[in-house]
Amino acid sequence: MLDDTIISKAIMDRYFKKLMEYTEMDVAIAGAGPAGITAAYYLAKAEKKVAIFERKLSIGGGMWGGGMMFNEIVVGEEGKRILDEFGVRIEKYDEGYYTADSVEAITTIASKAIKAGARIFNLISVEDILIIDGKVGGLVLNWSAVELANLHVDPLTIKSKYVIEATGHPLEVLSTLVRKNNIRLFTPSGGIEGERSMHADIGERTVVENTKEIYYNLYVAGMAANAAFGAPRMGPIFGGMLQSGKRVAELIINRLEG
Ligand code: 48F
Repeated sequence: MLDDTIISKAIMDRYFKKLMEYTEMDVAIAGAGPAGITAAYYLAKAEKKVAIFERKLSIGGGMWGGGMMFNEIVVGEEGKRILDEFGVRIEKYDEGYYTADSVEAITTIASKAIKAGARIFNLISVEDILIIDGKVGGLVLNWSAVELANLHVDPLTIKSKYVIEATGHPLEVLSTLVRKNNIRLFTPSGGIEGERSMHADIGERTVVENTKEIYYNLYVAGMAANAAFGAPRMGPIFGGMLQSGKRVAELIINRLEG
């Protein structure tokens, strides 16, 4: 006969063991969208200790919805190469344009990231950032349910050598950092430059260039990179998100191994 309390104990035991293991790590990522998960995959593949904290119940951010709820995504040549590496099936639509099922894309990328050793903690929101000696040193976390219910409950903190801001359009981690601290970011104005209106071609290109360290030990990736550095959004073309995730992983791996 099944014992209900053994089921409960198994879940609590295993979950807290998992969470305890990730109170300190190489890289903590805020947001499990395509950029954050791709970054986690390449970091884990290089044997770095990496976890993603995701506010929502579901992971995948804006990828599930494709464009306007049509669950197909478009990628260019570079994005195709990365999807090939993940084993996502793609179809050529036109010269330089490829499509994939958005559900297959995000589930495959996430599965590869987890199997490579990355951890994803869903239902946890990043509500603040840890600063140690003037540098980013980790994330301040709370249950998303606490945030949603607006409960007065203090958060917990984890440490990481590097943080990736991958919360997409709203730039939640960076906005909090700027709001609470009198600092200058590594941007032309020293502040958040702000997202510009749609331009797929420029947006796809700049999102890779803008993937970099924006404050000591804090990197921006994905749509957050363009929003931080004043570049356009690009809509439902996702190659740039994958390239940005790969790029941020490479930059951090170099720092960790350099
Ligand atoms: O928005 P999202 O998919 O970001 P991304 O990886 O990809 C952008 C594209 O989806 C699309 C686009 C490009 O084609 O413009 O928008 O850059 O994923 C961001 C994830 O971060 C989570 C959010 O729920 C989503 O899953 N998130 C946002 N704020 C927080 C957070 C927070 N404070 N704590 C934890 N997770």
